[in-house]
Amino acid sequence: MKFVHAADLHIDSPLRGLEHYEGAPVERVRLATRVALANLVRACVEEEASFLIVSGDLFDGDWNDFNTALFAAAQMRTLRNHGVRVFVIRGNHDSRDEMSYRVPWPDNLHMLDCKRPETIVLEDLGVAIHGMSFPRRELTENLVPRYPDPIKGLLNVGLLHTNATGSLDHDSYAPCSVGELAAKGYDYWGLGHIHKREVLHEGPYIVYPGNTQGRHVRETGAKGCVVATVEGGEVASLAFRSTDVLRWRREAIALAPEDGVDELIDAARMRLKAVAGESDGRLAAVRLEFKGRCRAHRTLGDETRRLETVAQLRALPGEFTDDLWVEKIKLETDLPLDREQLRKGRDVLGDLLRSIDDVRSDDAALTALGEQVRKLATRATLELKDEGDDRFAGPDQLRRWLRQAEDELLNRLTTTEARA
Ligand SMILES: [Mn+2]
Repeated sequence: MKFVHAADLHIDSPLRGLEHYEGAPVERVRLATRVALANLVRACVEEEASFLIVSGDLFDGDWNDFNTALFAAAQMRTLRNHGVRVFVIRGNHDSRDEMSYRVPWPDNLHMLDCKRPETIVLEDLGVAIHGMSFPRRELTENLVPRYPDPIKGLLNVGLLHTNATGSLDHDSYAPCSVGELAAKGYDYWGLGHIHKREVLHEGPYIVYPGNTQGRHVRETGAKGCVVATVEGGEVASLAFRSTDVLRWRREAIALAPEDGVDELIDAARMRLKAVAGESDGRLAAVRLEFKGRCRAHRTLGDETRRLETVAQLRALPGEFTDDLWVEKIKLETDLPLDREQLRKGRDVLGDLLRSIDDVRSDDAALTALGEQVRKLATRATLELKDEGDDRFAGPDQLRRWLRQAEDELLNRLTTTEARA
């Protein structure tokens, strides 16, 4: 017997600001969470799973469009037609209070109670399912002590939406510890909430399957569900199956001192080709991060050349695939110089760098500089496009400007030949 465990589908979660991205495959990205659900359903059918558990955040929140619910219900009907039962708990995103509409679920789907932990016994399979839905978003109490004791002679499966690892990337809802979950006496804890796949414990298994589809560049790598195989009344093995249709990647490209813009483009082309080769028909959304001291940094100091280079980089995938989108380009290169060495120099450049340093590290000097800049800005009625008024010419911004000024000076006062 097999069952499938998924969580955090966040169906139809809006991908905010996508329209601002140049050339973003908006439709494909928008539909990705739905296609991931369809892939999850296919996985259940192909694995001949007896049931599917969904450990919260099936929906991203109340939908703008009732089609979100209809789509999900239709997918669950497909499972019904294949004899797959579905057990779902609500998470913080789709807690009872967050959702105003009722979904026309088919009768193979059971949404677990949000008042107290509920147990469902599947006599035919020898399985007891325990779980509790979130009644509201802000659930900060530990639910584990309220969960019932395991039922002897059955395979006990617990569903819980929780931050069980104290992850700082996720809100600390229904917090608990791995130790107390393990001590509960269940055979399998199907967790949700943390979007990164992780088996926290074996014997008993305590598992985060991760979300079914990465939604932004911080959710990189393969996303999917966990298939558990039960033999002789216990979970014998786990397998991962991907369900994602779009995979996020961050690719760091290190450049060498002699690398110019041509070499930068060539390196990006090679890397993107490699990524495309590994993508397996999925859409790859790639963030390119260029690093290193390189000749190209001088050229890219020029606004026009930088924009031109970014446009060239964005166009690269079109040479060989339709399935790769350059999500963002980060040019974090530096001049091919040893700043520290130059800073120590007994020459004009060394003096300049040291005086910039003095201002940068002196709060009083920064404040004085800020006042000067503000006066200048008022007098010149400059367009202040960067930040709000209160942060304008504040210490952080001044430090950034000083860095830019230093860059500019270095660029003008050194040549490639003079690099240290
Ligand atoms: Mn959640």
